Amino acid sequence: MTPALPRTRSLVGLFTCLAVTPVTLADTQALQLPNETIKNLGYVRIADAPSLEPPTFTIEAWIRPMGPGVGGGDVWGCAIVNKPTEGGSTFVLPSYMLGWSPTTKRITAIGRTEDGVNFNGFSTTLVQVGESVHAAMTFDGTWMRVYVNGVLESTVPSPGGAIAYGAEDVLLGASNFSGGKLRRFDGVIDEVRIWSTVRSAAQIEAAFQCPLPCTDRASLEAWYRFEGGSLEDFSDGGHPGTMVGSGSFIDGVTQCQDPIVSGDVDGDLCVGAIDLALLLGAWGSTQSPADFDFDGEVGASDLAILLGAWNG
Ligand SMILES: [Ca+2]
Ligand SMILES: [Ca+2]
Ligand SMILES: [Ca+2]
Repeated sequence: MTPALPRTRSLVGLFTCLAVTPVTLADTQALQLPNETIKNLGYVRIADAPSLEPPTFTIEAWIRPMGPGVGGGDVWGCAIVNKPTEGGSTFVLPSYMLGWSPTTKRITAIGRTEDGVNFNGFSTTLVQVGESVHAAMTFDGTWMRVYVNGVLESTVPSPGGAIAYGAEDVLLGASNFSGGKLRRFDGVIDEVRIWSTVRSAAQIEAAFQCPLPCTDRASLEAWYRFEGGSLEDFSDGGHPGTMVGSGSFIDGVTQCQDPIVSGDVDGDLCVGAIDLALLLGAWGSTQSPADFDFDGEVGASDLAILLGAWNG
């Protein structure tokens, strides 16, 4: 059905009054933390929040180790995504940590219960310096699982009890524990996702290479893509990161082929109000991504496509 044009024109006037900033989810950049020596200690700090303390969770990221890092030479290794106990003087491991050990070359997963007991999972895949992989850990309240490139590699039981959480911030690339256990990761991190649910093996495998479909973001508490040098949280969780020390942004390490979603103008894979505003702002344009039917002009037929694909 083609919407009536007079009403459309009034919407054009309404939406062109709005300042709309297009958002792109093209994967071109990643976070690089050159933690080569004790003198360069870059990491990202994300303020503590209840939504970052889920009883069950999935944590995932793309990584490319570039060196041994600083203070992570044991089997637990350097931190990728970590809710640590910072600064302490006794040996306490994080509430959760997804990491990589420069000693064993394995992806590592750590949990800690309220009884103070740690439990760990390790990948069977060995990840060498310079190699890009997707790493994920899940915890369902009983079992911790470790995935590499979407494949389940380790399933370990917890000792029982809930995950112990405190007021610590979430850190990317660091642990900051005293006694030299800084666990600073030297390498590249991209597509960090923190979920408050357990993603199935099929879900992890289906989504690790590409931007998340609009309809697959429920329970996504934090999402860092690092595009444009941004530490913005692309989920609805509202947890922006802050760079501490030295870090930079380089070409991405994921292997995404951005899918084309008809009706999606701004490239976030969702079809909603921003896309409508952009389409109406481009009304009559002969060169616009809102020309979904490729007839050379943005018009009523494109609007009908957008409204038909609307998913918020
Ligand atoms: Ca990226
Ligand atoms: Ca969109
Ligand atoms: Ca058109």
